[in-house]
Amino acid sequence: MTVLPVARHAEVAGAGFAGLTAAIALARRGWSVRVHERGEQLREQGAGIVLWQNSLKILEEFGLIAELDTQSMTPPAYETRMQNRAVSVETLDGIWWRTMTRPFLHSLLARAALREGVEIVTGSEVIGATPEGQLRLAGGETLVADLIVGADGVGSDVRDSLGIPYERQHSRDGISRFLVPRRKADLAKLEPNTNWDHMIDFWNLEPRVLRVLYTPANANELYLALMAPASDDEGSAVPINLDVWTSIHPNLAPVLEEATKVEGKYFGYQTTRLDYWTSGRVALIGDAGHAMCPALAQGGGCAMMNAYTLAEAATLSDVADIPESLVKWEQTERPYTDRCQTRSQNYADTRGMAKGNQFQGEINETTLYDPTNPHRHDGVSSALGAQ
Ligand code: 5PR
Repeated sequence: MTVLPVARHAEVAGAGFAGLTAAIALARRGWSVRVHERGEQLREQGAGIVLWQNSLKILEEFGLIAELDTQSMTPPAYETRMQNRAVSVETLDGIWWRTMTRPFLHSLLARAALREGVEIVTGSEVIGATPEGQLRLAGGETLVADLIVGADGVGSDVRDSLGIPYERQHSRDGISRFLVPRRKADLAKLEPNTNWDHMIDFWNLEPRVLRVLYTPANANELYLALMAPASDDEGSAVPINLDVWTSIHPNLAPVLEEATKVEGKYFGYQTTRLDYWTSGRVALIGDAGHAMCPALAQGGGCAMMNAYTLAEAATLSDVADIPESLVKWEQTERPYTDRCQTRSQNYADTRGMAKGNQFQGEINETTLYDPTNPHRHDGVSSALGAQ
């Protein structure tokens, strides 16, 4: 791994998965890094997440797998059911994947960033950036850097201050996400023959579209994603309407009941595509650059991939040529994310995950990508050709 002989400075907007991954990757390559988090506290409010090989390789390179393994799991199988009848049961052999809570992943990355010498400033609101490498804060301060990372989420002020045009595509469905206790014994009373350690995608399309994605996140916590069309006021309500959900999924009553007790929010599925990801010394990553539908569970994974490869590209470039190196980075890396966005949007639009295991063939392009392999583009004349 190339490490800089003389430190360069990066300012990062946003301490989510994208911003923290970029910060760690840059710091490990010799950069001085400051991360700005708008919130008063460094924390993640989301529920659960699935990580695949593409992001796990990064955590491995950061030396974080032993700790990750203590509070994450690989469910023994991934099931899809329609109206509670098996469509597919897959062990996903040969694919590295882990489930966990978002607060845990966030804390793992935040602690790693601090260990690598990253400065994290909370209560620091970024309002914009300039292509020349200035980061503007709400307090009036302007900071200068060799590289600016806009990782400030789907509503990115860094992106909007640069006037980067984008398109946003909405789907008819959306989800609410919850972290609840596992309640395995109570679930087993209702369905003794189900392995409640499996990740299970419980689809129901008739008489009503109400899907429960059941994802054990560790020994004690369960991640529930409840999907309903935005047009279904009852199905998309949070707190959830227990009667409506248990009328379709009575076998999940114990954990649905738990979901009524915790906070959650309904998000409509959407995809955001920017005309370009970089402007001078600024690069947009994560939801700021490429928010996507969660069907393939790659929002966080693509955020981390692009954060990692951005740090590599900016380090391998001469400091004067960083803007040009960012353009090349986008040309090389973006096609993988573009295709993942398109596939995930397509699954969201068609409800195609209901057909059973989709983690095979070209769909696994992102899953199996290894951003830590410096030779990953060898023999590929252009990333666009890698379709
Ligand atoms: N897969 C995962 C997930 O969290 C969601 C979906 C699929 C792991 C919801 O966020 O399709 O909505 C989905």
